[in-house]
Amino acid sequence: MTRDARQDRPFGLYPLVSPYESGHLDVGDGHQLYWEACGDPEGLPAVFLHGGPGGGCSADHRRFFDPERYNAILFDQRGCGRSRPHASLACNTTRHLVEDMERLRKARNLDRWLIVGGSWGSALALAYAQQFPARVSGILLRGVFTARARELRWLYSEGASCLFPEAWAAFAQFIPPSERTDLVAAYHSRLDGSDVKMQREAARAWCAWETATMTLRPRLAQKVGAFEDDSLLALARIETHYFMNGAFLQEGQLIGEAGRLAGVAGVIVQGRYDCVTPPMTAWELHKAWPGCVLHLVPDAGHASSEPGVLRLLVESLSAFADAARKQARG
Ligand code: STX
Repeated sequence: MTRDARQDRPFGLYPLVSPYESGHLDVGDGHQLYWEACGDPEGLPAVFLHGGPGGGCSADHRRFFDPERYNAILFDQRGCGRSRPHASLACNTTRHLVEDMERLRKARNLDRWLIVGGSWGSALALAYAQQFPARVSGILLRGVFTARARELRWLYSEGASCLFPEAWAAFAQFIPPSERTDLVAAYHSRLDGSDVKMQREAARAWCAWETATMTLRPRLAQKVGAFEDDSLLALARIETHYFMNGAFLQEGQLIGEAGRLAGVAGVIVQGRYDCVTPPMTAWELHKAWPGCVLHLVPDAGHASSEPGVLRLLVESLSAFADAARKQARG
């Protein structure tokens, strides 16, 4: 196993830090985004993009970044986490999220930043980097997702269902048989309806499916019940809203435009047994992105907490910081 030569310890998460600054950014359209800046204000700027969409950031996400070397910016995307209004779908599309990132970068007075994102965060990372390549010092992706029709079909129609038949049965049976041909739409109509109890139950059922498919080994501790109703509702509402609309991207856009990233240092960490975003997408992106490095972790699923994935994420961030320091010294 690779060890961090500087600290002679196995790669794991860094100790939890408090943000040195945090706040809400008014991005217009009635949305206020929660953001926090962690680590060294003079460190290498990086932005962390959470999953879902609608998943929000947690304190543990700070712990990927060495607080002595990184100026890590984390924010909750429109409608989720500590951003307001909660679970709002108004003016909530990929284009808005990309523009929010630019607004946040400028508000923090940063010239360029490293983009770090897993799952949905990888899709948003690619959308941002392809639009603003000059603002990107590097990209680190995990569990690559590009929201193509076949990726959505795999997750919500047929694919993952074959590997988790019991979790799938619960997910599908929540919806009456006549509406099961399009589960994303069926869930969305309940999540966006006027029946608050139905909204909550639909959110719980939607997120239970997501949770069941995340890790290679079954998780005993983390069941969907451990999450608050509010965060489940934001995740389920925002995901169904995005996925009914192909994440507001053109089909194949994020891999089709990967050539725009030529010259941008890129690292992909992908679990071999990722049942949410199977490795084919990471593979295709890697083929389309000149110079990008793909790590296929042989014994991991989707979650960033998978041990082999976590180790490579921390190791890659350490390497990005070392490279930036070397470059700064000339
Ligand atoms: N969505 C995959 C994704 O980005 C299809 C994702 N799923 N769950 C999450 O992210 C959380 C861990 C943020 C809940």
